[in-house]
Amino acid sequence: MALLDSISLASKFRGCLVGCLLGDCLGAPYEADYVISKTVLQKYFDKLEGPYFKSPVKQYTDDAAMTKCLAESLIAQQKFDALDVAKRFVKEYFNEPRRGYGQQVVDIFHKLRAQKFVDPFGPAKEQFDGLGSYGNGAAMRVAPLALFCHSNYEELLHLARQSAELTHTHKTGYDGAILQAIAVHQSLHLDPKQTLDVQNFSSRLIEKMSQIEVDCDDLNIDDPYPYQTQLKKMQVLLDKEEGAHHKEVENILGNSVAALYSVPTAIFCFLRAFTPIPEIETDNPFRRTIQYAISLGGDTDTIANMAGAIAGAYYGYDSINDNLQKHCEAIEQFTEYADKLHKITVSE
Ligand code: F2R
Ligand code: MG
Ligand code: MG
Repeated sequence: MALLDSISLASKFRGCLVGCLLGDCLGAPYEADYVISKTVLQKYFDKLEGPYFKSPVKQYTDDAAMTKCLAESLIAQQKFDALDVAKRFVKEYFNEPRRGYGQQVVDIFHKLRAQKFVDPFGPAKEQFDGLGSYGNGAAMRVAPLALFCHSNYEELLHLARQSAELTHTHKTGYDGAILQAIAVHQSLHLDPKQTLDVQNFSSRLIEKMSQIEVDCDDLNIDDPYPYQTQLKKMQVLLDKEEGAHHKEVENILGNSVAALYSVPTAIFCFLRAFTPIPEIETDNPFRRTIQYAISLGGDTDTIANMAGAIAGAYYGYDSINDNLQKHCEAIEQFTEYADKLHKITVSE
């Protein structure tokens, strides 16, 4: 990777994983709320950022729990090892099942344990009568892989798909994970001291997804290039001089648990938050990204987690308010994962 003048890669690694955790922890209380008062959200963030507010830490959910498994596995194995990752998912789930996991993904954990991991990819293929899951569960945990493969884009594409297929075998499920990985990867390689070219960032994503979304005809999907379509719609929303209305974002990009209707939304949040947004009072574009992602409602923990990973990888660790971090369970662990992943991948 070309050296960035203004910010270290180590800071970007930390920013990415801390961004991921923070989005999950701060977004979780609002998950499945569809009307969120902007004023209440502004006060929520102001209070958490303030130096005198001591509340119990915010618990992370399945998003960070599965991200943790992937990060720990990459650190322990120093490679992507599907069997090891599957075992960690199962152990983590049975240790702490009340982390708000997706309704169906839990079946996979039971089946993997029952079959003693003989085929780690087998149970996922049986989900939804063989269609596979199109949920955003593979995308929400992919960030550590984007860090691990920061200098090998082709390997990232390959491993993002493999890591997704442990739980998500529907094309839009694993392509969502690939898109999220590409977005983090792009952010890692950009200098935040230079003005972000929002349209260029999204055009590059569309170009890269055109290499991924090929030969979809046999899947009987109405639109064979669904992510490219969503990203093009995202560009139209980003181009609006007056800024897109919340309802338009929800109706066009979505805020659901489906990867197709949440990964492009998370990318939109990062890009939209580069400039001020009405009713979000902060000069900090990282905070603006997370606060905006939550304000859209729906799958708030996951959209904020994915947007946080992309924004953190772009702006770096120093952009993330210390007090906000202190409110997140396992913050020390996540910074440690980032440092270890950085150490492993730069000394290769
Ligand atoms: N599960 C949740 N939130 C529910 C509320 C939690 C509550 N706050 C609590 O604490 O209890 N959040 C988490 O789930 C999402 C990620 O889900 P994942 O890992 O993709 O799971 P799954 O089960 O595979 O898919 C999720 C749902 O998507 C629908 N779906 C997926 N594929 C489908 C298909 N082929 N056909 C029909 N439906 C499909 C189903 O409704 C699945 O249940 C994240 O938001 C995470 O935070
Ligand atoms: Mg969750
Ligand atoms: Mg969620």
